[in-house]
Amino acid sequence: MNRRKFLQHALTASAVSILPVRWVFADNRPTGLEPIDISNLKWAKAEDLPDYYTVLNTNPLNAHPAEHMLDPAVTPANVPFVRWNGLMPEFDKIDPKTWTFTVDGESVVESKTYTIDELKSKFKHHTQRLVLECGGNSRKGFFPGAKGNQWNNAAVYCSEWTGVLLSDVLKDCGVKDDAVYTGNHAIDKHLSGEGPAISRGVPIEAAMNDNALIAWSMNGDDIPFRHGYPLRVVFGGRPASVSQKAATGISVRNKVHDGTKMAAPAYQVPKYPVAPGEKVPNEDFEIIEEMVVKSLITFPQTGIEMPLGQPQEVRGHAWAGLREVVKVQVSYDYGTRWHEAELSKPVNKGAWQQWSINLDLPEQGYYEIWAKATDSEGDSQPVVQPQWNPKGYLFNGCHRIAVRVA
Ligand SMILES: Nc1nc2c(c(=O)[nH]1)N[C@H]1C(S)=C(S)[C@@H](COP(=O)(O)O)O[C@H]1N2
Ligand SMILES: [Mo]
Repeated sequence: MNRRKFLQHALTASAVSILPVRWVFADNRPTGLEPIDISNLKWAKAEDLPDYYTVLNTNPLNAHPAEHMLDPAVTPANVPFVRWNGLMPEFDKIDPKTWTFTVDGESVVESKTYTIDELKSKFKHHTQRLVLECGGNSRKGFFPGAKGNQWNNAAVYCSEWTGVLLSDVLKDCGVKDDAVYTGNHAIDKHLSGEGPAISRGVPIEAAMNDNALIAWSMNGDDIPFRHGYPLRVVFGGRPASVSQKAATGISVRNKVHDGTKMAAPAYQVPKYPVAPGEKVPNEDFEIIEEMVVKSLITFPQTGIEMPLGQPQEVRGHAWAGLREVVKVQVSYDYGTRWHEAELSKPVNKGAWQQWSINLDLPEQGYYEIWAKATDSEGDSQPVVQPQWNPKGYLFNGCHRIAVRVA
């Protein structure tokens, strides 16, 4: 039965259960940790729950899907979170035939402008799965809360991008020895209508060595407008804010780029540990260059009710910025015991990895399932919250879902 038919079928039979639930492992909850907000959940079969986008903001547009929609290893094009910092481009005025990408800057040997067709014909094509994660993904998890879009854990995705290596294009123009950073440029304007909405960059080593693409295709098709049509720079392992959509070029800079949203505190964290809620002067911030180890539970979706005595597959993805994930563990008793999941290798550097485990939940009642990834350097995810910071970046506390065994 396909999903739509199933939904129609399932909706005729209401399966809403009665609260309050029994807290099977309540005594093991870390002090101060609130239970998951279950007010929006329908205690029903997974298939009864609607698919949706939550719109956080319409001007600029920011919206996220539910976490379970990220279940496929390659995120389908209609699923990813959508993030714009300013006015969205006038999509109907974009013509891929005349669109150009310019490499310039103090530290380029020869400035050049390419059409998309020229990029396609001149350089080798590469297809890679790359994780794009907003620096503010999971911001909602911080206590005290940090201002900004209250992202759930789904401001991340891993689609398949096809394009040319940024390094091949930069080599074609020549990069001077004094190059230190890139400045990435896009077409969209600041909300005021004046100046760029965002122009971020990466250390020059990242542009030359990383999985950095100038891409014209996502999952084998044109990039959807909202994700960067007709051309996007995509940097694996870095905060997604550097992956400029509707990209018009890159400047090779002889200093750290000073474009819009490069200055503190945007996309920056304090240089030293601060107390939750503490005020931090702008000069004490530093740029977030890499994303950190994290995992997501994408199946089952939170709120599911499952039968007693039947092992339940639990699965998801894990990623670790520029590192590899070496272990994923799952707990259903608030971290008292951890069970190691099976974990795949990344298909290429910068792709997220898939993990899965069969859980046999011991008795009827309410459970939280937590997932925790560990990376190749031995770093793993905090179970409560990571280092608090004023702008709420880099939250990588364990993802938790709520299930009931009936
Ligand atoms: N042109 C342009 N590119 C952009 C942005 C933007 O506002 N304009 N936002 C950045 C940020 S902060 C994020 S998190 C990602 C979001 O990518 P997505 O909309 O494909 O999910 O795009 C990045 N690239
Ligand atoms: Mo972002």
